[in-house]
Amino acid sequence: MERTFGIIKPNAFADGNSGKIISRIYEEGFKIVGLKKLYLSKVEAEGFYYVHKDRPFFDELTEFMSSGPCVVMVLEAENAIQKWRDLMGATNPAEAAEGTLRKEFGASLGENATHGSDAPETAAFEIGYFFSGLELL
Ligand code: RTP
Ligand code: MG
Repeated sequence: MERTFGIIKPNAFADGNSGKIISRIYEEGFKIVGLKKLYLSKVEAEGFYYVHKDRPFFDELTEFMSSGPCVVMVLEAENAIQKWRDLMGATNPAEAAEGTLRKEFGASLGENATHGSDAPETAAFEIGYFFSGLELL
């Protein structure tokens, strides 16, 4: 079993799509090991997306991620990291396949509804950024 980290981003939360996204997560066979609603500050969003700090979209991304509440989650399944990325679909909702979360709930490249870890090392960092061990028992 593998764990990954996911976010229901502020646009999806504000649109009232958190419930539908969580239903899909269960339907696809994930176990939800951790889940909470947060309203990130700009500084907290910057710390989370530190790897992107030199990218041109860093400020836009962290402004958006701190623009409203989101839901952070730890998901468990076999091959959870790839499985969650497959369920999310392509980064740009316009290029995401039919049936993926970003296709259904994404508004734009920035406001693309969900986040998912891209490797075991990033999953470990991202889970630890938001959850303590006790919260994941
Ligand atoms: P994520 O980290 O959110 O799961 O998405 P990802 O791996 O598919 O994409 P990544 O390259 O890690 O980019 C992180 C987030 O930054 C936003 N983005 N904006 N304006 C732009 O050119 C641009 N490019 C990326 C997206 O919201 C992306 O999810
Ligand atoms: Mg990424």
